[in-house]
Amino acid sequence: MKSHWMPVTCLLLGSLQVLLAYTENDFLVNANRKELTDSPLFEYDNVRKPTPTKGLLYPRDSETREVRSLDGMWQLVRSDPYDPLQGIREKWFMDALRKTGREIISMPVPASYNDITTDNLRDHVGTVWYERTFFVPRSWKTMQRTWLRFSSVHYSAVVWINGRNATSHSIGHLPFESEISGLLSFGGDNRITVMCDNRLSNRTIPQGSVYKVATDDGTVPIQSYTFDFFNYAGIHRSVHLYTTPLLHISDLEVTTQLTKEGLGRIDYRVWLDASKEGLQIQPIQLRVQLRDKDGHVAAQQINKAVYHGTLLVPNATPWWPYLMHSDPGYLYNLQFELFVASNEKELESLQDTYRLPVGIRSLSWDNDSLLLNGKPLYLRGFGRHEDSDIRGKGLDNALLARDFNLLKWTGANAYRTSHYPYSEESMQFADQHGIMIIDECPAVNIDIFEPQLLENHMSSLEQLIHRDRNHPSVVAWSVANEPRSNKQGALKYFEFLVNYVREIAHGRPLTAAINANSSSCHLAQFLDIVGFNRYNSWYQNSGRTDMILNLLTIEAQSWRDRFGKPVIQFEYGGDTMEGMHSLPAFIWSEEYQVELFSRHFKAFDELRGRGWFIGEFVWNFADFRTAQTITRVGGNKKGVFTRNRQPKEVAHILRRRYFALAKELDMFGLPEDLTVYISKHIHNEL
Ligand code: BDP
Repeated sequence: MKSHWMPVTCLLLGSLQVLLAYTENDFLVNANRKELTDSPLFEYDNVRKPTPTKGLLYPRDSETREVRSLDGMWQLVRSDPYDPLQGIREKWFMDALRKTGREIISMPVPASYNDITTDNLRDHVGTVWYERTFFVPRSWKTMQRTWLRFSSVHYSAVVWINGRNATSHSIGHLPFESEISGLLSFGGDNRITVMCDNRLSNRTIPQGSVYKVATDDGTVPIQSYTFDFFNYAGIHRSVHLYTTPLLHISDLEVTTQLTKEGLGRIDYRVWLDASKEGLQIQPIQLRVQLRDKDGHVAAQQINKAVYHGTLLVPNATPWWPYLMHSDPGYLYNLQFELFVASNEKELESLQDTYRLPVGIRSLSWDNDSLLLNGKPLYLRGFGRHEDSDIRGKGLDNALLARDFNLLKWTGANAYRTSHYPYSEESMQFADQHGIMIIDECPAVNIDIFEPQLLENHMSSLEQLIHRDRNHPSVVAWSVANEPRSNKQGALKYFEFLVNYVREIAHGRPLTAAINANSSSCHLAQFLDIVGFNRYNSWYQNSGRTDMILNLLTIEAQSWRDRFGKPVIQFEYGGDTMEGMHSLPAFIWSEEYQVELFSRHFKAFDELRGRGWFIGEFVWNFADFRTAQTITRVGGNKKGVFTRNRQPKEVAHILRRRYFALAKELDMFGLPEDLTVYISKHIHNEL
């Protein structure tokens, strides 16, 4: 495989495309969603597949690279909701935002902007502008390139450095970057300006609409969407500056396998990128070294002018999920070093180093099971949200650490990134702790199927897979959550989508969380694992926990009979007000949640015995914020934990089940505090 040389990309083109998307028509045609739901059936022959994303390695320090964070307090100005493009026309990016004369709001990055202030910024529709200044040392000017990388801005962003366009991006929860060497003042102060737009349309992923309503204060734009979580917006994850040499390692791809005899195999590919000056530099060799946790070299390879290869690792320490092995989440460090010809003849010098954590494991699947290192998996976990008080969807390391402690406390071994890609830091955490991930793209509740939506949907999956393909924790890609897959238009749409995703799936099976019925769903036939969401005794037969066992087992069997694939339940649950009690159980009480879960457990055990039911996921890990509706008391309360990450009564019950499964399936010992002493005669045992 040849190395890939990428010229510096044309920054402006991408930005113009995003700007073009911001015509008022694009949003206001969505005013009447109902009319559009009966859209014609489309042909997808002329749909363009996305241009593959390049680069975007997570920024890491090394002997050849520096990383700087631009996180901290930024300044924010909101645009007039009636005129979201005013700042573009008036070129607000050319000078400090305070010169606009508008109110300056201090805004932390990373965070959603919605819950920071005390006014209606929470429900703002349209654009906001962020700004900060930063210093770049003189030493960065020569012999290296400077990159600007956003881990996520929701929903779309246009970025300027010192008044000049740097990059743009749309689709939230995904990283983007751009080289900004030519825009910086080295040894001086620099200004970064970001316009962020939260508006969703029929063609965004996810879909939404903006329409105008008459209020007591005049006509105002309102955003509406059918998905059940608050459309938080802003610079949600970290912003980094990082340097690379003029010729550098720009991208990496690894796949791993483990044989029965314990031989590990790592196949890798490396991409190089060079600036104009970097093209003169002659790469001589690439050294690839696999180091174990103690820093010992477990395998290595030296390549001359070849940028792909295979490392064989005898007696490899495998990557295992939590509670499947006493040392779960084992990661090696895969070190890539690029050497080039140095000035002095025949000597080589180190040009670039990048280190990638790698877990060695095999993943495979058949019509009955999903197997890791040859062992059939039973996934027990949660649907979740990136959501918390004040921060909204902003990355917060304290929350991340707490969530993983709770996941492990419950004995869960998996979660689904419902309903969008989670932070890169959380993916790294999952690798380290052995938590398996069903990695979902942001296509939640899509229901108006058409070619441009499909292009964006494919792009969201391409970006997700490119970002996450090297994580051992990722065991499946979820292509959608609850799409209206019973509609006729879904058939061709998903056939095209899934065929495309298969080309780039990088050794993972495809799944989706479906709420259509098995008899009318047009999506499930294309998947490797059928996932369904069903709220027995909540949205249907509310109050009747005696109507779960039969309905659930009959439904799961119907998915199996129709598609012949492994089946997972991705969502079940019921809203529960913490502290509300009722005997006998009544909906919304803690007792009801316990009873509802317990009945599901019984159904799952019945299904497990049938040989193709491979996972149970609770909805939801924690309570979370939604749009304001009369069915939500301060948000969705289906959490096993409160929004503050404290347990409801059901958490203790779920914990006992998940550990009981670990004991039964993987012979794992139970934690001592799982049961409490009752009396000599009653053993509160599993
Ligand atoms: C499912 C959705 C999820 C919702 C949940 C609920 O996938 O996003 O939050 O229902 O209603 O349909 O609680």
